[in-house]
Amino acid sequence: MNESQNCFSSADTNNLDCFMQGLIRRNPHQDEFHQAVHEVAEDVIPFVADNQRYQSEMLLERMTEPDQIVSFRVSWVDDDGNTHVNRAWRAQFNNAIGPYKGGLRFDPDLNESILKFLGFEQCFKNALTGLPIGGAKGGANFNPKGRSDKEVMRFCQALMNSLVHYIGQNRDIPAGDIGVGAREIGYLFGQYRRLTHEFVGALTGKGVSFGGSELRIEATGFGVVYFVRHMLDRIDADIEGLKVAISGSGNVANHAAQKCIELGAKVITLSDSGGTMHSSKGLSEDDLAQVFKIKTEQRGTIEEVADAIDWAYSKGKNPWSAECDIALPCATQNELDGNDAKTLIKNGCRIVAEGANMPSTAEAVAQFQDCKKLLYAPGKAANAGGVAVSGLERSQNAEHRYWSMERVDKELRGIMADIHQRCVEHGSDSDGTSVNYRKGANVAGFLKLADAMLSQGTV
Ligand code: NDP
Ligand code: 2IT
Repeated sequence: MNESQNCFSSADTNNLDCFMQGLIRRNPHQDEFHQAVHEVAEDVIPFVADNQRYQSEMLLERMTEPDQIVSFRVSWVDDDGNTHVNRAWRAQFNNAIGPYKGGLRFDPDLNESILKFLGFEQCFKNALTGLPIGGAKGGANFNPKGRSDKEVMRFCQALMNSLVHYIGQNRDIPAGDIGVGAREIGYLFGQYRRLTHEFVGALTGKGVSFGGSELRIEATGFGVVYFVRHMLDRIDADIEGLKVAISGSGNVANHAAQKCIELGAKVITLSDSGGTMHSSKGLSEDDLAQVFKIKTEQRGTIEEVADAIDWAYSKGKNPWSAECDIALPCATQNELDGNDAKTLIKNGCRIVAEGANMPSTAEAVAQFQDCKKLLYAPGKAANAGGVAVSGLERSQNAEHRYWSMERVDKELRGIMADIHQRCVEHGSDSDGTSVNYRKGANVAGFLKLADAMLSQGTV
């Protein structure tokens, strides 16, 4: 690695360029990682320039260099007796405020750039929750689509045979993400328990019958909507009757839709990697039950859901041309580009809150930030409810107790309110009239992490 250079010794406006050049030189060809870091550095570097305490000790350089990344081979046997080989990783980014924590993603396109962007963002998100959890991300370039339950089980067991050496209840606690839900966490946990001869909370997102938390499945999607309600309060609006465009139809999207419907909003789109279904009349509870049945239980497509509930379907299209008041991108990174952002703004969209991690491209974020009529909340704030309830699952495991749904929901609402407040505190303009949620989230996350790192000394 090239020697790093301290870009923070003065309030020079070239600090951002200097810092990014170093990062790109040290991490070539990792576009997603560069994008995630740039987004944070744009807010944090000016903050650091005004706050001398944070100018020494290479804090942002240290935060952008993962503590360690392990990668290992996963070989497994399919139902026909053929052997397959995949690559798996765990990127342990920073444990200054608590043990590493973050999801596992199964996606054939997974690579180190994506893992590093996710792991880096996770550190800030976890800091924002107020819980003692550090940041990590992992996964494998395994495609669960079309695989039988037994194949997925064998893959998860093979993965855990190696991952077991790097995780633990006080060391690193993985959970789900794209392609990893309750089924996969169950298989992973079963193998962890067999290998270690211990029943401890080394994974979250477990079934409620074996140490999982109520509401963990729903938490990310519900949390996004709780966050949106606080944003709406700032513009004296209520969610009831508003049109909501949602992308994705997985864990986050479907539970965001569920909470929107419960609160009287109209969910006018859902999508998947094949296309988008849309209807201005909005999703009913019965329609949503079909979504859960076809997409979650049967692992089908949104096209099949559209057929079943008689909605229009646009193959290969995303939801962002729908006229909506609120847009919730809940599928994957960079699914909403600059043109989509322009269309949303032109159509009068007032709130964009990210359920997915980094779903908006840098161009899209710039458009949102420039638009005075729209409030934009980044994923690290808006989707933190999932990892927050993972943190609560860890607490329940540690105290050998079960918390009721009502108790967990109350805690989740409180945590989302606190995250919103942290964004307001660190993102308000000088007269307090407008909030830059991205700046608020980045600065608040940075401060918590930076103070912990400064207190613990440089190693
Ligand atoms: P799921 O695997 O449950 O669902 C993912 C959804 O996104 C599916 O509908 C999938 O479509 C769609 N999708 C995936 N890739 C693409 C693509 N390239 N283009 C269009 N659609 C796509 O994952 P989650 O709901 O758990 O995760 C969604 C997002 O939320 C991710 O960014 C994740 O990192 C983030 N997140 C998840 C949390 C959690 O607790 N699960 C917590 C915080 C953030 P298809 O069905 O066709 O594959
Ligand atoms: O991106 C995320 O916050 C997650 N996938 C959830 C991580 C967790 O540990 O619950």
